[in-house]
Formats: sequence, structure tokens, C-alpha cells
Amino acid sequence: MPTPSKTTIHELAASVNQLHLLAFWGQLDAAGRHRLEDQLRSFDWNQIAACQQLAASRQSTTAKAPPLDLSGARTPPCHSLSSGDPAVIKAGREALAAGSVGAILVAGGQGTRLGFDGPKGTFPIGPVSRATLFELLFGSLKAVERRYGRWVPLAIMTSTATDAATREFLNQHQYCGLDPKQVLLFRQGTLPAVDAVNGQLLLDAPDHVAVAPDGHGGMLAALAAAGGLDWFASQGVETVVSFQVDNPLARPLDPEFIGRHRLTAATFSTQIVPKTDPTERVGVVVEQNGITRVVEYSDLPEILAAEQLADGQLRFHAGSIAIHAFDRSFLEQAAANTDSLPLHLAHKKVPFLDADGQLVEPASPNAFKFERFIFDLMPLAERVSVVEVSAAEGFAPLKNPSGAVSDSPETVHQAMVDYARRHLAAAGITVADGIDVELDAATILDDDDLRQFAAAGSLPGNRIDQPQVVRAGEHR
Ligand code: UD2
Repeated sequence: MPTPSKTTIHELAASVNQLHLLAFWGQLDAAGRHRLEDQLRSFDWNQIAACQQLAASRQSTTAKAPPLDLSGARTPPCHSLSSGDPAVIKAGREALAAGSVGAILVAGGQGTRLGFDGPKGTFPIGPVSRATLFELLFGSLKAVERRYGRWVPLAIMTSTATDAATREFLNQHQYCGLDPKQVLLFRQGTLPAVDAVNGQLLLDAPDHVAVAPDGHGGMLAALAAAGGLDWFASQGVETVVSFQVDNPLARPLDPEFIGRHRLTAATFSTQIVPKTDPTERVGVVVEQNGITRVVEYSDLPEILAAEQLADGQLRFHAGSIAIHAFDRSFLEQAAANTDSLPLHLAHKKVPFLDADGQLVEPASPNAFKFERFIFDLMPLAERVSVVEVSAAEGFAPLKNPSGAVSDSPETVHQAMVDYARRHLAAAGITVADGIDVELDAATILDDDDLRQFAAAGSLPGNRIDQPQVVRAGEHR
């Protein structure tokens, strides 16, 4: 590989067999040349060679993945997130009270399916409050701090697509109640797309190579490069949880989840929901030959996804909801090895410049994009703990636009209202039929808060007749 600083840009491009990327060099002004040169010099060409090699192994018109061997694979044993086990709860509470738990929120996705023009975290989803996903998720961190007396350091991963708008939103909204010192924003990297036929990189402008975010697995290298692992260590964090921006019911800091991780001395813990519909778009946790891993839904052939056990349950029913807990030291070891996470490739439509410099919008997939997935660290973990939560209690992802049958704003609203009604009822508070209620994330952490709220008698007759956000210590 060339040493970038000593070579001219043409020598660099020639040495990696990508001279075509300079096809419009003669027409570029100084700024354009700088932009393209900076981009080419910023690339990790060893990594790109690995991408091209993977693409070459897949270069066929159908671009089908090799068949997946799941012989002997099964769903691993799972613990319940609501076991009520006092030792587990105690261990989790102690970890939170010691301030030894940190969190990573992955918020780099472009939300293409949702069709929302902005970072998904800024989508107003509260059924009554219209609070954004960021406000709800950060609210629950606030509630944890209120209960345990220690804040949870939060690293937020953005991408080129979401970084500026996320920063602006957080500044405008005073970090949704968090202390800015509690938050570290870091941006994930990108990887170039390659032509599916010849493995060449593509220009999408005369001075720009087509690139795409490197997947949520990009968090490992990007967090380490941003000093995030040291930042966690400096605050005494031992366990790091990660969660996705699209799930307002997410419970990454549930004491049972943390406590189970600690008590089983797991290096990697993960939450699953029982999968009942083979077409549900969640990866599945499987155990095969003593190794536990996630098989992504797009990699699981339909026939295997639909396979049933004798009792009618799906054979692969541990649906991954992308809430994980890691030992910080495990993340440090993994980050030190660039090959920890394998590349996944996806056959996609990527706009590109033709030889005349015209932008072509392909009608069918023409290129491969590359991503890393954080759950691929699982097979490297010495001990994996799998924890089951019901979807009603912990999984209502926002993926699709209004009107879609699943994972839409309407289905998320309903899930949040149902959640609130169920927990209010358990605390002895009756909600009139058809009334939307919402629990304030920042003041109601769990049923203990609700029971106190009910006992305080702030609601006449402990009854709710109007749509409202229920806030502990307050009635609106
Ligand atoms: C993801 C999981 C799936 C299941 C499901 C649950 C993967 C590959 N699939 O599917 O198994 O757990 O979620 O909801 O993980 N993101 C980034 N950078 C990227 C790409 C994504 O930060 O380059 C974030 C994105 O902001 C979101 C999360 O990762 O928070 C998941 O992305 P997605 O919605 O595209 O994943 P999905 O629904 O296909």
C-alpha cells in the first residue's frame, strides 16, 4: 500500500487500481480537487481491498449469499427479564448505584423506511406528549439517575447523515434534561460502495466517491477513535449497554438485565422477544456447536424462519431486539483488533456517474454496500447471557411510515398507551375506556414510582378520564 503523504494523488489512485476516480480531475476547481483528494487519502485501502474481495466472491447476477448452515443449531436457553429474582435485582441496582454502567445509543441510521426528513431520534412519538424519541429515551436515563443517584454516561453514535441535525437538536433542547458532560457524541465511519460487476469504486459526483455508513458495528472503531472507551473507563464504567434509537419501550438499564449480566459473569448479554411470526424483521439468536450468535433476518432463509418445533413454537424464536450489555474490557479487546467484526454486504441501487459525467439512477441493484453489525461480537464472548422480555414490555420499534401495518407511528402509540394502561392498572389507577395515557419517562421509572404516585392520591379516586401524561409528583 502507498504511503499517502509521499505519493501524488494519481500515483495513489493508480496503486490501488482506481484511476477512473480521477476521470473528471481536469474539470475540477481547486476546492473540488481538495475534496476528492482528501477523501481518497482518508480511505483505509486495506479495508477496501477486503470489501472488494468479499464482493468478488459474490459477483453474480443474482448476488445471492452462500447457503447458511444451521444444522444442529437451536435457540439458546433464555432467562426472563421479569424473573423477580432478588439476587439478580440487587446486583443490577448496586451496579447502577455505583455508577458503573454506561450506555451507547446507536442513532446513525438514515430512517429510509420511515421516510422522515431528519434523525429518527427527533421524531415526535409520545402518544399524548408528542415527545421525541430522544426525549423519551433520555428521560428514562434521567429517571435512572433520580432513583440511583448516579448518572449513566451516554455515548450517542451519529453518522454523516444525522450528526449535524442531532447536535443542533440537542443544543436547542438542552440535551433533553441530561447534563452535556454526561453525553459524548461520536460519528460512525463510512465505507465505499463497489460496482457489483467489476468491484470498482464509484463516483457519485465528479469530486466525490459514493460511500455509505459502515453499519452499527462501526460503533466499535468509531467509539474507540473518539476516546469513548477511555471516557467510560475514566468514569468507572464496567458494563456498557447499547440500544437503538427507534424503540421507546427499550429497557437497556433494567436492573434485572444488568444484574443478570453481572451475576452470570457474562461478557455479552442480549435481550430477545419471543418471535411468533416467521416474517418479523428481527435477527434470531442461535446456538450452534457451543457458539451463540445472531443470524440477521435477511440472512435467514424463509423455510428455516418458518420451521416449527413439535410444540408449534418457531425453531428459531429468540428475536434479537438489539439491546446488548458488554463488559467494557471486552469492548476494549475487540476494538484493538480491526478484524473483530466481519463485513456484511448488501446488493443495492447506488447512483453513479457514467463516463460522460451524467448521474445514473439505476433501476435495479448495481453495487454492493458494506456494513458491520455489533452483534457479531457475540461469538467472541466467553459467556453470553440471553434475556427474554415480552414485546409488550420492551419492544415497540418505529420503522415504517404512518399507515403501515407494523412498526408505524400508530402501532408505537398503541403499544405505549397499552403499556401505560397496564402499569397504571397494576398500581390501582383506573383509566376510562378509549383514553390515551402516557407515562412520563423522566419521572416514572417503574411500578414502584407508580405505586407511590397512586398512594399520594394526586388523582381523585385514582381515576383518569382525560388523555394525559402521568408525571410522578404532579397531576396534569
Ligand atoms: C435491526 C436488527 C434486527 C433487529 C431490529 C430490531 C441489524 C442488522 N438488524 O434491524 O436484527 O434487532 O433492528 O429493531 O442490526 N444504525 C446506525 N448506523 C448504521 C445503520 C444503522 O447507527 O449504519 C442504527 C439505526 O439508527 C437504528 C439501528 O441501528 O437505531 C437499527 O437500524 P435499522 O433500523 O436499519 O435495523 P433493522 O430494523 O433492519
